[in-house]
Amino acid sequence: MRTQVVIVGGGPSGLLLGQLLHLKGIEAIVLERKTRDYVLARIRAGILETGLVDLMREAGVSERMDKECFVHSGTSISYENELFSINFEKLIGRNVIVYGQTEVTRDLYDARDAVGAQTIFEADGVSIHDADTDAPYVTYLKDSKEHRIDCDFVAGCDGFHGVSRQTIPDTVRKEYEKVFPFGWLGILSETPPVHDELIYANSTRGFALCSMRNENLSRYYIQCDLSDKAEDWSDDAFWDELKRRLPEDIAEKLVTGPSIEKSIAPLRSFVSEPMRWGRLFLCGDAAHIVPPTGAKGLNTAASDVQYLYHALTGFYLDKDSRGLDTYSEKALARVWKAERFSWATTNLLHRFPDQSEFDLKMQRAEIESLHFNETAQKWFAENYVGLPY
Ligand code: FAS
Ligand code: PHB
Repeated sequence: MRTQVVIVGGGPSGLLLGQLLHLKGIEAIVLERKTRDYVLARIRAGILETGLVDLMREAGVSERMDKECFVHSGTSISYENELFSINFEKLIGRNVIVYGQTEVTRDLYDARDAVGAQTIFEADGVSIHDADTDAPYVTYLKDSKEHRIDCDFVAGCDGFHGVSRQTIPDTVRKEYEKVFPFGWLGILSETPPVHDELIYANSTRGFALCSMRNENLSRYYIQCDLSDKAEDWSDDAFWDELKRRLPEDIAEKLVTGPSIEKSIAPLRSFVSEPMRWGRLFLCGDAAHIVPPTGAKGLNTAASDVQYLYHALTGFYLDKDSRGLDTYSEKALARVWKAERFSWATTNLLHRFPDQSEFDLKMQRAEIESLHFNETAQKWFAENYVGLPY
């Protein structure tokens, strides 16, 4: 088999790249390790920056998103019984939308089916060969047979645990990592959201987040110990703990109900440089991870996709390789800014086991400056809605 671009990974990065390339007449085959249902069962991000919204529109997959999403002009932050809102629209004239990553992925799969683009599910043992030559190829196992796809380029969109990053030799790759000493226990419940905006809560008992998917589907998180297991937490225990971390008037309004999904995500900051090796280009979680506090994971994957999409169309349509040659440097410049915002908001809102009384005073002073200082709010707003591509 031969194609122009092999995309390893059928998550949002791979699917969005595949759809954008298709619209430019560039052929790509997506190799996905799991089944489509498995991919769609993962509950992940919920906030889309305008950059990603624009890309979804350019990819022609925004109809359902435009109909069903919530547009949020700001977000709320609480500390003990204080609650304040950061109004993005008033401060910088921009907003974000609330639309689950699951729905983004579903829309992209539907679009891929509609154009008959090839996605190979349950592609096992994917291996990338000769990426540092002009004739790379990819092999994989399917129905206990080995298959080979020759191509011009490979897009590694296979997430943190994928094979693409490991294909870049250790002598070339430099990795940066910070593992946080806690996780997020998240639940999905068919209950109305507790507030009209998201609430990021800093409390003496730890961080909490009140998010949503639609008017009767809410997403809540509480900071938990790394030793916790989702099955250790009954729904009642979760709701009681969440209430203790919210302002009283919010906790009183909280509508509880059975969880329809419950999982724990570890929190880490991670970047692997470079994001290109020969004809292999890394996109999204394959190259970088952020703690979800700043809602930057999916959105930084989107800026990688946009850069690589433009680089590949430049190569194929204009015989111009400059986009490919500058991809890694350009993508990493924005990645590190997203890493910083995610690291800063995680430090601002979580409780750390080794925090001293002085550290807690600094954290409180930082939150109060965000509460009362317009310049601090503008910095938060610009980063949260998304820095320019
Ligand atoms: P993904 O990991 O989504 O997709 C990679 C795909 O590649 C998967 O479908 C996988 O099955 C496939 N794959 C892996 N190895 C393969 C192989 N060897 N061969 C073929 N296919 C392979 N971000 C936010 O902004 N907000 C959040 O709240 C948030 N919550 C998260 C919770 C969890 C538990 C996790 C893990 C991440 C979360 N993220 C969040 C970040 C997340 O949304 C990612 O940024 C986003 O999924 C990135 O998309 P991809 O780069 O496509 O990677
Ligand atoms: C979510 O809705 O899942 C969500 C929203 C904002 C975040 C993290 C997760 O910062």
